[in-house]
Amino acid sequence: MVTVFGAKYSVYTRIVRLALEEKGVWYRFSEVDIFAEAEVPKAYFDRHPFAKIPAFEHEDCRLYETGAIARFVDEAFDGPDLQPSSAVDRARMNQVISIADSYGYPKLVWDIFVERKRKEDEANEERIIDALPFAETIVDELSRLKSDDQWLAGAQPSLADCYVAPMLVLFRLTPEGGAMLVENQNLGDWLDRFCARASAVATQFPIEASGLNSK
Ligand SMILES: N[C@@H](CCC(=O)N[C@@H](CS)C(=O)NCC(=O)O)C(=O)O
Repeated sequence: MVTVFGAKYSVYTRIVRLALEEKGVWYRFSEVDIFAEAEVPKAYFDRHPFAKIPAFEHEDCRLYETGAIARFVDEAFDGPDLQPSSAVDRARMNQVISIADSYGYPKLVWDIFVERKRKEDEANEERIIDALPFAETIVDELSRLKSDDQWLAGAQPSLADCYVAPMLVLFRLTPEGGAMLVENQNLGDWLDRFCARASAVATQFPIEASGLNSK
């Protein structure tokens, strides 16, 4: 029995859920709202001492940190491989994951998407403007690395796709992100293709249905 602890709105929770869905592994989803006004339940600190989501449990294997969980899911269960076997493609996958972790999540999600999600007069425009050149570099670079390949790291979907898609889905909801993904058409088309997969449909963010400025 696999249990994922996290939230439906969470980028990192979705990465783990995408990996499980792509592998065809059934899992129980235990909701933890890390941003709720009430304090994070004390018991959750036993699962994740840094109080982030997701956390993961399979039999006596308890994990936190998405990279460790996603690789465990790929290696512990049957189903299509989510890490390429060739050294070059695997290095590309790890490079893309590192770009997503180090630059994509803070800049595209926090500095731009989260700010644009606030009520119009509450968005920190300065923070958005400062992040935009960096965001452009991230999107240009992902587009260049993907090139004409079907997926981000080789001929099959991999953990690189599972990482980048949730971040770009949120970024594309903003006017700035929408424009950048039109400009980088190969990446916009890839995102459409990934979002049509059963794994992506099963794990959609609530905001994809409700729209950016719904509260
Ligand atoms: N390094 C962690 C990052 C996880 C993370 O940042 N999760 C976000 C939600 S998507 C979170 O829990 N944020 C709560 C906070 O920053 O207080 C991982 O790879 O799992």
